Amino acid sequence: MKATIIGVPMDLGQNRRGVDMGPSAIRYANLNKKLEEIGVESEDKGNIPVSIPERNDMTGKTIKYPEQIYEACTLLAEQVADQAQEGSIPIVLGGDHSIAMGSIAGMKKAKGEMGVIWIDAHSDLNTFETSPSGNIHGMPLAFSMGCGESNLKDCLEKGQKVKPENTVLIGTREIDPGERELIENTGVKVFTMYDLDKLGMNRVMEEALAIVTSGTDGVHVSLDMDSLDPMEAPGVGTPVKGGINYREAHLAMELLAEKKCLSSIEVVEVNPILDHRNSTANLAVELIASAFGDRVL
Ligand code: 5AB
Ligand code: MN
Ligand code: MN
Ligand code: MN
Repeated sequence: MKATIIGVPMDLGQNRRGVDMGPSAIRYANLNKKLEEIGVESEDKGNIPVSIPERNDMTGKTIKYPEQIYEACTLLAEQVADQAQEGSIPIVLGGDHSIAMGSIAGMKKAKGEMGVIWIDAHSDLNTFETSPSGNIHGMPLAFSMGCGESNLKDCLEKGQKVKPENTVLIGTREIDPGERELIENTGVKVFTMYDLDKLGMNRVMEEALAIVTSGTDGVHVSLDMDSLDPMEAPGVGTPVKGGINYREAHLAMELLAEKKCLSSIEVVEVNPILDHRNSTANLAVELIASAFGDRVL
């Protein structure tokens, strides 16, 4: 198996600084070495450049930094597409979740119809119209599904990058009113924490994998580290209690590896400044390894 590491030190999609250091924190947690240990041939392509605009105190619902985020996502999409076309599995290291628009656009270009598993405390289905914060990290799934009127989707070239029927959300526990409406209108499948408690991760992943692999040419996994319980992953900007526990997260990745359908993965929202001893980045590395087939036996 071949993989390419691509860092995106993006922190313009949210309010708290520090998530731009996510790629460094994950590299520092020995991602490369771990992949080598489990027999994955990996190459680190370094970071996508992200502009550092003068930060003024934008408050309220002002949409923050759409041009800069568009620029970085466009570069990321090209890099991801190139790597996937060469038969490598892109591992994208965030940065805030706004970068998912670039990853998914790149995979769509390289592979065709994509299935997406979105593991996150939040649904990230706001648009410019519905966002309560103006933070673009709360919008990337909506834009990738081609929703939203005044938009970034035009920016990232026209068109929908993933169909709602090929998309599954897992671990959701905080949804804004506009997002709720979009879930109802698109019919996208959401496994909330309630569903996880009731069904268990094994059953949820079985159903999720069936959805994202049917009629698609590849599967992208978007792992927001705030999907995990804050006790496991304290180094995130928008923690929400009642999350996925350590073993559930590993099991999800192990089941993914078993199915051998992973085309690309991104791990986002790691903020080492808010972390304890880089534990969130360490966990991110473990989970990536599990997704690539790391097992006890
Ligand atoms: B994350 C919120 N829904 O839109 C918004 O961490 C939070 O990428 C978004 O999942 C959280 O601002 C975005 C309130
Ligand atoms: Mn997210
Ligand atoms: Mn989140
Ligand atoms: Mn977050």
